[in-house]
Amino acid sequence: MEGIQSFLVCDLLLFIGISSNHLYQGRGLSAYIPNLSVVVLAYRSATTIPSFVDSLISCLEASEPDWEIVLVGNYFENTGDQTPQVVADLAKQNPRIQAVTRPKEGMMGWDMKSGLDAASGKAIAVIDGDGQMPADDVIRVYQKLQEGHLDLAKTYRVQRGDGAYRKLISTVYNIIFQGLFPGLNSRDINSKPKVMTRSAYSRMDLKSNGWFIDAEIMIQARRMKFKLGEVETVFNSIDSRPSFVKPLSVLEFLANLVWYRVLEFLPKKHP
Ligand SMILES: Nc1nc2c(ncn2[C@@H]2O[C@H](COP(=O)(O)OP(=O)(O)O)[C@@H](O)[C@H]2O)c(=O)[nH]1
Ligand SMILES: [Mg+2]
Repeated sequence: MEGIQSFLVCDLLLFIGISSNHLYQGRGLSAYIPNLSVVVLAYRSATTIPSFVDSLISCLEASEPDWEIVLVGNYFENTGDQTPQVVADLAKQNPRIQAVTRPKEGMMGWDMKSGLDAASGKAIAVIDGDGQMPADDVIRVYQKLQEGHLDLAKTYRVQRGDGAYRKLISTVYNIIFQGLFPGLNSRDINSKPKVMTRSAYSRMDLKSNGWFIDAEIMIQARRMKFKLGEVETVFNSIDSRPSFVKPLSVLEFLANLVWYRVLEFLPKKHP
């Protein structure tokens, strides 16, 4: 009898157009596709990530209740980094959260790609989980994406709390970027959160394993003539640790810019 009842309920739901997928919020039960996946880069953030996730969830619940969070807690072995356990615990407590905890095979770009690959949402956001970017930016940028029917939306930083040196190198970097890749309607290439549609993401083929991945996203967006939009933000300082970006990273950025400029001249050998 119970079998017949549930059969009838399922039929009724299908009849009125509610997919049975929507009955399940937990991952693994179905191929449920949330409206928004938020990929949070949580490298070495064991002590701070729980409170960041709390504030992110509050923002999401207020504006896009159909969310999932992908916490990227990849780690270098034998470093004593507690992040993988912390993010795995958060995921255990909430079926809408998943944790990616793999031994690292690359740096920030590799982490970002591992999170983006795990995300299943119709739109995908990526943000640093170290608290320098307000969690609320995810929603502001997501709304910009939706209102403008854009392919990709992001923030640009009008104020930076991470010091004059970082502000200077960022300004010079963006000027060089604009010179090499003109016509892109973007003021601050490295700023996050970045939010893109699933269709935009599936057209990209990201290769970078390091800091350059933000630029790579924008170079591919330019090549594919994505519809872009930006909203202002404030970038906070960080007190718990020094920035992971080292002076040598500047050279890495410049070398990559030149290399990717050359690649842009090669016909169709890359996406
Ligand atoms: N340096 C570094 N950062 C990583 C790595 N993997 C992921 N990240 C993330 O990169 C983000 C930005 O790093 P951060 O040092 O805060 O850069 P800044 O905010 O530009 O000063 C952080 O949220 C990290 O989670 C990695 O292997 N190395
Ligand atoms: Mg940071």
